Amino acid sequence: MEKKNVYDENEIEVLEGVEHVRLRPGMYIGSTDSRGLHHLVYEVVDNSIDEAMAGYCKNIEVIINKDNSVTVIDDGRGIPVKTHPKVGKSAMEVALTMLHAGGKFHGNGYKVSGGLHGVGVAVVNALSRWMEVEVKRDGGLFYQKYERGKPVTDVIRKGDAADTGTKITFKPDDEIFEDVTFSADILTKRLREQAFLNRGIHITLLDERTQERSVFHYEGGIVSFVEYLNRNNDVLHEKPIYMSGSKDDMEVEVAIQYNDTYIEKVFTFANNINTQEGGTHLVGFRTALTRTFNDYIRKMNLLKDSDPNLTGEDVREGLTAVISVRLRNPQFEGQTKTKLGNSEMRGLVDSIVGEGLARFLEENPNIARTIAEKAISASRAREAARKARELTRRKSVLERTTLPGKLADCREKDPRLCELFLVEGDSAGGSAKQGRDPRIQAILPLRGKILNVEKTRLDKILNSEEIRAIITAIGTGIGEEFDIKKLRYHKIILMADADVDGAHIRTLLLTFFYRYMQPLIEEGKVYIAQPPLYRILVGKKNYYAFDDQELSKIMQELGDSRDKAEVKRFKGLGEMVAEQLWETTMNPEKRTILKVSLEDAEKADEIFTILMGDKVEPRREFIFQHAAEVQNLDV
Ligand code: 0RA
Repeated sequence: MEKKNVYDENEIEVLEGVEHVRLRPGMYIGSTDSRGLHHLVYEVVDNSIDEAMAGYCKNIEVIINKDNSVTVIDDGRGIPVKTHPKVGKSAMEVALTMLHAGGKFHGNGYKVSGGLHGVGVAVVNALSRWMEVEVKRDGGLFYQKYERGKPVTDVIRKGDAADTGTKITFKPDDEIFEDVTFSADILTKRLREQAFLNRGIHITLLDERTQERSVFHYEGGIVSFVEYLNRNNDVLHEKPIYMSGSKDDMEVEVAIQYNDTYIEKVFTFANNINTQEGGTHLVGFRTALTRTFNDYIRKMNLLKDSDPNLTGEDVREGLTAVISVRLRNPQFEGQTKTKLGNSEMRGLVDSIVGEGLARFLEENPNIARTIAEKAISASRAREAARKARELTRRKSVLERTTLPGKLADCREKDPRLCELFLVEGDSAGGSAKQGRDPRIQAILPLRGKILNVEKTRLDKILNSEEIRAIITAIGTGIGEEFDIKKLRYHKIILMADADVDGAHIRTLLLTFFYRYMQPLIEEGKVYIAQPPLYRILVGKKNYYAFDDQELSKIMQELGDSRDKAEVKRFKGLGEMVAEQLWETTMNPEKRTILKVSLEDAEKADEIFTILMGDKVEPRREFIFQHAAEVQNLDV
């Protein structure tokens, strides 16, 4: 294409927009790491989901292509293509090149879900090496291609089309993104969630790199979502309780189901956006839940008049819930703009849950009694724990400030420079203490005792010497009182053997962090050390291999010296002397450490539930599926 050297006003506006997105991508998609990369897909898919919410689209297909471009196809009405009267260009070009242009086309009753930032496809286009869009609409098939957000073809009519829909393919720009490889796991989680939230819609994910295909389609909507969240748990009642209602422009759906654990899993959404910081819908839900159960318990005389009311915590023990609301002008507040602020929503959710739940308890006395008894037992346990604490006048763990005796702390006081190694076993702990850089590295040895954090109430968890030592060493406190500003080390590194016990400890610790210190993982402060599995001694020279693959690579490279090589397989960290541990695993200049993602921690949490839970079937299936890996580990 010939480069034009005269721009009209609109084109200047487009260029400024595109340049700004490319200059400050973080302002539009949050970050340019893996999270930002996947955000591009959400942004495109959200547009198709908007079409579905408006009632015009049933099927969405997402394809990860072999070249790591992504295609999103939907059977909605198609992006309008006619010339936009004000701009004198195809509406399609406007929607894909002008920032925030998309919204102007939304007609009446068209609800905007929007991604976290709701920035539109033009932003995705600007951050893509190239993008191709095909629209079937008005009897034709229309096409346009873009590079780094600018059109490189006109809108071309390629042929006829009887049906309608939109197909967008884009390749993220490697000048912008640190890593341009898509993860099918990350996309799966989001697409499944969207399929739950939009009952009836079909979403397909095809990974062309592996030929794996998944289909997400749930006629049960958020009821299926709750069943899915409880799939590895024993539940107190077969079917989730479903409540819904609407008022003015607001719609509310709530599904809840209790299981036999002590864990609360409540997920809230506003216009399909995960409101991680909660907000008015969550407050309304909690208020109604606590009030309704207290009313029920008093009415049925399940408590003595002199007994105190159940607290919110009591009635949320073992609760799994999904709250999904839709409203016209959602206000998002909070640190990460994921807290719903619209105050009208509080009362609406409160009255819908209050009435719905009261009716359910009335009509299902057996279930009502089972849940009520669980909440009462939570209340008694809480009371007993409080009395015990008062009796012994023991300071709560969270207030305690003296560091644990087993901790070998570092000298540096600036947390940003400090690392804490959580080391399995006393002997490995000893080597780590000797081998470390005491200026910036602290060591906390842990004895490998597994505590079932799922079937144990918080006060018992806090009775564990090991867990208390971890909490005080880290400094942040846990749960609601967690405060990242008090973090004493910006790298927390789990160092355990590459065997079954090590895997157990890792799973346990990750599950604990996931449940009680989640921001630590979200902020990327938790790491896993990678101790070597083999040492290869050739003459006086040492080589280390971290897995079998690396071992064979080293052996190959040794060539003729191979025969002289002495290979030793480490059975555990304890077998390494201090200097070896430093050289291979701890030295910040040479080591590799793996940053734990939220997905990793979520997986650990799931494995934990399966392995420690009472449900036999998922455990059998897990062990069967992972038998090979476990054998590999357990040598
Ligand atoms: C604006 C107006 C209309 C549809 C869309 C946008 C639309 C955008 C995307 C992006 C991906 N898939 C999409 N499907 C539709 C509808 C205008 C009308 O027909 O009245």
